[in-house]
Parts: sequence; structure tokens; C-alpha cells
Amino acid sequence: MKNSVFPNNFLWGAATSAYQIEGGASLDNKTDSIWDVFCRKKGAIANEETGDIAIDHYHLWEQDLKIAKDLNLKAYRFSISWPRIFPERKKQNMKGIEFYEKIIDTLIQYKIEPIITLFHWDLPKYLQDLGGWANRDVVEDFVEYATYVFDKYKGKVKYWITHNEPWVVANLGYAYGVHAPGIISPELVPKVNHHLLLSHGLAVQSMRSMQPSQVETKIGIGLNLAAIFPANSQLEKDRTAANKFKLEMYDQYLQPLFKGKYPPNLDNKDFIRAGDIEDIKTPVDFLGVNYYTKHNIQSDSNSYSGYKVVEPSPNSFSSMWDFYPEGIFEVINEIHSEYTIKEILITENGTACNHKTSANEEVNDNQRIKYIEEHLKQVARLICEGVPISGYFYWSLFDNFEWAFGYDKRFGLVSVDYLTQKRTIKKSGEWLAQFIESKRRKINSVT
Ligand code: GCO
Repeated sequence: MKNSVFPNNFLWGAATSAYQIEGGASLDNKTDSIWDVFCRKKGAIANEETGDIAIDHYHLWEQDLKIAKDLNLKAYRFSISWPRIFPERKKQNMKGIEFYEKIIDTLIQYKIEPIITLFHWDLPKYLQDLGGWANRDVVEDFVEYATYVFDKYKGKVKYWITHNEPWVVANLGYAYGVHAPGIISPELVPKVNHHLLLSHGLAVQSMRSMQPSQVETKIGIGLNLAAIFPANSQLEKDRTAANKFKLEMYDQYLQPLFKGKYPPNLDNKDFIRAGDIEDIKTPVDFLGVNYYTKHNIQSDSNSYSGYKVVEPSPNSFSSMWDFYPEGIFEVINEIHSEYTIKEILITENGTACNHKTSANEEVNDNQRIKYIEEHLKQVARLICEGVPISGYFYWSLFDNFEWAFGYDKRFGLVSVDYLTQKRTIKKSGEWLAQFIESKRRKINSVT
């Protein structure tokens, strides 16, 4: 791959999220999030596992950030646990602020750009008790939380992501019930989406009004965008199903965010109030794209949505998803030509490898190297075409708690032995570290 395609200041990074790595579920005043509650529900998570301890990053953060440095990362994307900062409604917790402050300061010391995700799914339980994202009042709580965190770290942190994957929050959490809060009420999905988007727009406005002059601030949102195809392109019903899925995964977010309108089937709902759409359209500095795979969509009259995602075809990469690196090019190229987006960060891309369930087996992960390499080739293509991509974040820095799959799926560049909490850098981690370093050498030798 032509290494020099990537600009000098490209953000080579890896990502994590609070609930998936921290543990410390009830330490230092933190109260339950909806994921703490959901994990206690019998049958919700594979092997009844929980994030109570996870990879104990709450205690091992120093060692973990040292690993990020050893991997030559230039950026690290992590999320803040909302109930660590606001353990009760309207009540702040300095211990939570101090925890993330240490992380930010250490990253800065290591010259690693900190990128904060404000909401990576761990809504405080007390807000779910009010109806969660189906209740418009929660919008204000999010704005208060985002504003408070921004105020604390704004002098140090440049990149902010309000929400991670609202599609997943709304659909898996409120319709399919396989993620927290485990609700199966598909009729709530458009309302939940609307409140997520509104809270995003209002938080951006509030954060902007406090933007410091000495540090550039960039605020965006992260969407999961898959490449979408009809399972059988000869069948009209599959084509219709694929179009519907695409409308729900793309248009439902991108249109209000970047064009200030909902797709026609969504624009007349009673929960949309005058002015909401303008607030949602508040300009962002970048879009985060999480790309993993393609989805083949089949019409399915038994499903509330009218479609289902076909099981991936057998491949040597992952049993969860198809291996389709061209998709990252196709998806980003398409949205770049359809919407005016100033900057794009690939905020997640990664794979769990097949049949690797123990930490030891995982270390020789040639498949993961291939996965990253093939996706980066496509990212290089995008950059050559002039698409403004400023960073790539592998998901994930560590093996960690993979939501409903528990600890079965290992996505990390670093393996974790869940019994001893021992970290071992995988071959893919070494590979990426060398790739980043070789790029740095190349640029230095030119200048
Ligand atoms: C996501 C999720 C991550 C997952 C990853 C692998 O944003 O999709 O944020 O938390 O672990 O996508 O499924």
C-alpha cells in the first residue's frame, strides 16, 4: 500500500467505550447504567456475563495507556460513563471527572489526541426509569451532562463525539430488545431517534457557545453505516426491503443532520416540535463513520421491520459479519457525494476473528492484519479521490465486553486474559504499530 497517501497529521487511532472496558461498576459513587441493569437480566447476555469488572481499565488505565503509546497510536477514542459523572439526576461527581482527567492528561503527555464520545450507550438507570430516550425530558439531561463534561475538559480535548450509533441505540434497544434497555416496542423507534438527534443538536449548540479560544474544538456524531444490498437483486421485494433498510440506517440520520429534513415517511410525527429540525441541523465539524461489513437484506413479513439481515456467508474473518472491504470505499464515497460533510473520521472498523475464544489463541491473528490492511487500502483510495478523511480508529484497542455476546467475541489489537487481566499485544497490534511508525519515518525523511 502506498503509505505516503496518508497525510502527516492523520489520526491513527484505536477506540474503546466505557462500559466495555472499565469495570468499577459501583466504585467512586458511580450508579447503575441501563447496561448494568440489563446484564443482570437472565438470558440477556451470553454466558450471563457482565461489565462489572470487564478488563478492569478503571484500575489498569495507566498500563493500558502505556500500551496505546507503545503501539504508536496518535489518537485514542474513548467514552465517558454518564452515571460516573452524574450518579444522580442533576448531581455531579468529582471523582468521575478526576478519573477521566487523569486519562486525558496522560494521553496528552504521550502526544496521543484524546477523542471523547459522550454517549456510548450507558444511559443512567434513573433516566430509563423516566422512559429513557422515549421521554423528551432526557434530551435536557443529555445537554446538561454534555455541557458539564465539555466545560471540564474543553481546554484539553479537541475532538468530541456526541452520540455513537443512534441506529443501534434505537433499534437494538427499543425494538429488537437485544441491547439495553431490552424494550420490544418498535413504535418507539422514530421517537427515540428524534430525541437522540435533538439532544445531539442542542448539545452541539451549548458546547459551541462555550468553545475556548485557545483550543480548536471539533464536534461530530458517529453513525454506523453498512454497505447494503438486496439478498436477491432479481426479487423486487428484496430490493424494496433493502431500500427501506437503507432509509432507516442512512436517510433517517443523514438527512436531518445535513439537510435539515426527515425522509417523507417520518416528517409528520407528533413528537416533532417546531424548531426541532433546525436544532438537529446545527452544523457539525465532522462525521464519524463506523464501518464493519455489508448487509444482504431479505424481505421478511414476520419481522416488524419487514426485512431481515441474511446470515453472513462463511468467511475466514468472522462469524458475525461478511468480509467486504470495498464497502468502506463505497459507503463513504456515496455519502461524501450526497452530503456536504467537512471532515470524516473512520471512528470504528475491526473484526473479531473466527474460532478464537481464548486469549492465547488470539495472539497470532493474521486474519485481523489482513482485515485492517484491506480496509486501509480502500481508505487510501478515498483519500486519493479527495475525500476529507482525517483519521482511522481500529475497533478495538483491547478485547473487551462485546455487549450481548459477552466476552466471546474478541476484537482487540491487544488480547486480555479475563482471569488474570494480563494484556498481550497481538500480531495485528505489532503490525499496526509498525505501519504507523513507517509512515512517520517516511514523512520525516522527506522533510
Ligand atoms: C459500535 C460498538 C462497539 C462494538 C463494535 C463491535 O459502536 O458498534 O460501539 O461498541 O463493540 O462495533 O461490534
